Amino acid sequence: MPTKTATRQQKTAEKDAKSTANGSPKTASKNSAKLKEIVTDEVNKKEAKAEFQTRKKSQTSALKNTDPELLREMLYQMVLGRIFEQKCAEVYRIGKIGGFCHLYIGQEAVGVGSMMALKEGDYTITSYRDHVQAMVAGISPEEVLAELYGKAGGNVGGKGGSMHMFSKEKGFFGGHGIVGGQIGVATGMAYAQKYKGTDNVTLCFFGEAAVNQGIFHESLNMAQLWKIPCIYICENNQYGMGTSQKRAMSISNIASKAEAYGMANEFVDGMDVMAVREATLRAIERARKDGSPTLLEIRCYRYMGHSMSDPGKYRTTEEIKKYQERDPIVLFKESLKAAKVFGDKDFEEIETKAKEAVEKAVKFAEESPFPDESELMTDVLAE
Ligand SMILES: Cc1ncc(C[n+]2csc(CCOP(=O)(O)OP(=O)(O)O)c2C)c(N)n1
Ligand SMILES: [Mg+2]
Repeated sequence: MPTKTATRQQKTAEKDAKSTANGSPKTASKNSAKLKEIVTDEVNKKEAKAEFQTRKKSQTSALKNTDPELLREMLYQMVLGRIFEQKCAEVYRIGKIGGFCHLYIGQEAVGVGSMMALKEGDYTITSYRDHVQAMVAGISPEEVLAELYGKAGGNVGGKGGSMHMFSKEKGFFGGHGIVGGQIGVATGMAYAQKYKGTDNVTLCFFGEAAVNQGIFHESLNMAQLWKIPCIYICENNQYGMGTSQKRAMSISNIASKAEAYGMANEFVDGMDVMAVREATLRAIERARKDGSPTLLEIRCYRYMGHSMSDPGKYRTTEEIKKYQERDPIVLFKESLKAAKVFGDKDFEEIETKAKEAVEKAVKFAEESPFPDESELMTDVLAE
């Protein structure tokens, strides 16, 4: 049944949702004026700063009950993801990476906060925006970057590229290019976990645009009916390829869509890694107990374009800056400092370690050969 954790962020989201859902044309035009104001008005930056302080307070108290070594690893993974992808953007621009390349910059708290709540034997599956999740699952930065370079040392031998990281051994089942396609696969994976009598769970990530696909609704219905231990994580970064969610979805309160299937659901602030962790732990507990699935709507924001080829003309730099005021890595560091868990020296160490890992990955990708010609027809399925 629905969980009730009405944080301030959730209330804001509900207000947000109400402003676009169920709206008469009159309220809709009032809302679009308000939206314009939100995007352009300086006041909103102040609101973002105030929200940052509120989150900092709640995050600081949440830190006290968590193992510092785990917190260190969480921060490391977020910093590694950020630096790694900044490097991806850099090398993409000079032609080292070809094809699609979707970056996760700004969304790190979602993948790290949720995946680091998993245990051995749990599964993860995601969309094409998959580099950071792949690394959190344990695929090395070298393998991920070499895959982006299309090199033989890449995660899948240089044949998948950016969108298709995969490791059965690490419980990471891709990297999927079809919007929403992974939702059905995840439901099957979680069904298998239950069928085999394990208490393992599956985390399934997808964007908010995938929620408009039929597979989302079919999967949620079946998962709730059959008690399939799948945790559906909608990473609501508020945009599809170039369309605002507000222009494409009649009800923008995504968490509430689970109510149609009687499924537990929560709205979570995706800029707050501890809030993501705690909501995921609650969902995991339900799933391990009797297979009950959950829908988490994790509201976040991507700083970069949809992919590296996106000119980003559909939003303003003011809007991007507003979200950067609430940056998940800055917030986490400030909370860790306020809670006296770590200080500047620890942050420097973590950053140096991440930079070294990325440099090592670049060297590996550069030096790795392209796949041999004899590989041309292997691992290829054509029917
Ligand atoms: C079935 C299908 N339709 C359209 C596309 C083209 N497409 C690729 S990404 C994308 C937008 C998806 O946005 P969202 O689900 O919000 O994920 P995000 O990219 O924001 O992470 C679209 C329409 C596709 N890959 N698959
Ligand atoms: Mg999106």
